[in-house]
Amino acid sequence: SKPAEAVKNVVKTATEKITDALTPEVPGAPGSAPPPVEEPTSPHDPLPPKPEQGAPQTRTPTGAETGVPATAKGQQGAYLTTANGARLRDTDHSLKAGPRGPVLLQDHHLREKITHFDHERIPERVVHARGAGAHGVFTAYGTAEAVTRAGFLKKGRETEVFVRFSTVLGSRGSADTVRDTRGFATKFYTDEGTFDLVGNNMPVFFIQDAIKFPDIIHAAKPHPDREIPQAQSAHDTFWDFVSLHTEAQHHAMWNMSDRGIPRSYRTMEGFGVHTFRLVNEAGETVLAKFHWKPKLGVHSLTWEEAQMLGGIDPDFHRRDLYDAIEAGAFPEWELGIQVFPDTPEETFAGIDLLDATKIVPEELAEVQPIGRLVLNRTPTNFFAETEQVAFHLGHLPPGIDVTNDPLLQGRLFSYVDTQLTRLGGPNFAQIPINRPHAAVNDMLRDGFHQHAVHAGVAPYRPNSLDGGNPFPAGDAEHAFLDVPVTVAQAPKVRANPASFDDHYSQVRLFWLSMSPVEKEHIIRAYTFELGKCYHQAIKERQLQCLANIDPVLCEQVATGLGLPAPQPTVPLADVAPSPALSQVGRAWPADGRMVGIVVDPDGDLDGIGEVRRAVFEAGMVPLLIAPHGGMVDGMPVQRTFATGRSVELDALLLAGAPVPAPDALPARDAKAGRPDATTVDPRVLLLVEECWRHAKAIGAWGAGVTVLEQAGVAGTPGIVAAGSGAEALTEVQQLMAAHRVWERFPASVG
Ligand code: HDD
Repeated sequence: SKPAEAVKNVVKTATEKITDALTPEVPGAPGSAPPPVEEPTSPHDPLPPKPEQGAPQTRTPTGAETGVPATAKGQQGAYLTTANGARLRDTDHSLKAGPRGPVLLQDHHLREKITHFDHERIPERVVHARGAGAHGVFTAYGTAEAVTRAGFLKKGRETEVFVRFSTVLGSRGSADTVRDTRGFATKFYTDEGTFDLVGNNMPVFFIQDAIKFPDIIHAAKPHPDREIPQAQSAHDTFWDFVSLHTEAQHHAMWNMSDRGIPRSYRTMEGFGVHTFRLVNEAGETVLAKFHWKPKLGVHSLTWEEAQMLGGIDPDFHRRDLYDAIEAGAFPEWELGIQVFPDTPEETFAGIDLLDATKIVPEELAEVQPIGRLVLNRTPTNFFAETEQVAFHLGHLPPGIDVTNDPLLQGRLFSYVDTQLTRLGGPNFAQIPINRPHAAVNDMLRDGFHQHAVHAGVAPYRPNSLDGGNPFPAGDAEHAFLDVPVTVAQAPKVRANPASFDDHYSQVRLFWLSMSPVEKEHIIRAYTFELGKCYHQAIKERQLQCLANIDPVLCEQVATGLGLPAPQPTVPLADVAPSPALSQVGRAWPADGRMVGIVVDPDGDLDGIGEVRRAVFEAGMVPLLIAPHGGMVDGMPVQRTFATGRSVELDALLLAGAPVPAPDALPARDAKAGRPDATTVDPRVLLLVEECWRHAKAIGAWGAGVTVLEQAGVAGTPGIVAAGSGAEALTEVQQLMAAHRVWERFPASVG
């Protein structure tokens, strides 16, 4: 069903449902199921599927609708069976020669069960192994009709999609919040064939030519001897590569910026990175770059939050995406394009459009919205869908074609090739999640895991035995068009165009576009990452690169490393900043933000219910935080002082000043001989301290105001001491529009 309808049909608001999901089971608490009393023993059908679980399992390998419910491929009936459907009496004991005897080789159930288990794992992706996926719908505005013949971009057209977000460097089980690029891969199941837009949350790439991809990945992955560090770029081989291949400097700075540690997948921009060629009905072409703009704005974690989350909740981004969708707070993006004339030079405003280390600033070429993506359904099964989904740059519908970008050209080879190992053969397009929604009539046959039962005898063309089928299509039948661009008569060379040699001007452009606080974060990130390198020569070489980007940046990082700052070896580029690159200085919607409310069950509880309701009404998620679980004043507690940590909150409200339980008082106060040992539970003070450090808005009323004083934050920016809960919330909400209380961060660079 359509997202809008789905939202309307839920009785609770999305954020109420998120709060329910975050509430541990408490008898009588809203949203929590009663705990099962005993193990159910009477046979009944498997649990029903989650609501709205339909495609893609309902497609055949040739794309036709089967009408078969999604569950048909999973468990059926009440009884345990073998893989072949024979009902079983026992699955807990091997077949033995007597209760104490050896296991018999004839135990086919034992062998089937263990053999299948032994082969449950497939190779993880060589990059982007860690990810999370979701289904959704893309609705076209029709604004791209003039430049592309792609049917799914025609006005009002709705197309089912599957999106997989990912980190690049870590293994499947690595933490979500590491400093890294994020993948943003979208499969549009269009009725003219699948379109895969395989992008990242950064618009540039480390290298200009795909032939260097194995090199950068070998350098960035863990060291081959000890296989550490996991999911990190803060190590010698990465910075060795980046400082030697200076084309990587631009992407490296994006990674060192706040973009490298997104707050949520829901608050990331996405970029197709390459320039594509669009062709319209008349055969006219333009060049274009794809952009995803998140409705919730572009937000990042602070570095300390990211590090803490790595331990406290390594699945933070995966959980966030899942909870939001399950609750009906559907993440949304607008797809936009920057359009450039298709000239023989393939440049725009002097920028080489074939160079994937360059952006075209939005101020020079506006991002024009062409459609809206809503993610509204979580996968039923992670392995079947998120793990087995296979993206490929060559999955293009008519109306979208490639350019000669040498990075794109190599990718066109790599993505099919990698699936042969990962998914075990050439028929991966028949795996349910990969099945096109367009009818398939190819001449590919046989191979491992062939699921289609092909009829006919003549999978070749021309033929007279299958009635000539399949027939080639033309424009009238919406055939894919390889745009007949002229290929230059040129000598075969292993070389780049001269414009690819400019490795610094756009890094400087990015740096100059940052606000002071963002610059400070970048300096700290470089200082941390290079500080983790062992070899001084690598640090010095990277400092040289920084000197060529900006002397202030270089000096600051050099100071942090305790090394001299070198002089630039190239003239500093004279570039205009692009304000669109900064995440600071704009107002963002508060939808789906997490607001912690600290309550003291023994204190004044007046008004807490109203504040909680007002948080819901503002589209945000309230989390009640109390010394113990269960219910407080008829409201369920989502987090206790033991389980709650500041990192999952966007703002904090203090409705009370809970005193420490006698056994919770740290011995340190006594040891330190502090006469004025705190009267507020130290875990609440830690919460306030962390929220303050991470520049989150904090509001308090009543006894809560004393917490601000004891934490030593009263009267500082972004701290609200109010007369009532409603007042505190209103002011906190205003502060949240800026995402963080930026002035709390030190910013040494102007
Ligand atoms: Fe790649 C996966 C994005 C360059 C080779 N890539 C992969 C994924 C994303 C990207 C989002 C994960 C897809 C998923 O969720 O399954 N890759 C990019 C972007 C690039 C890029 C935005 C530059 C603009 N990639 C790139 C190059 C090569 C590859 C130059 C090889 C020459 N990428 C792969 C791969 C992967 C992959 C090895 C691993 C798993 C897979 O493809 O299916 O083929």
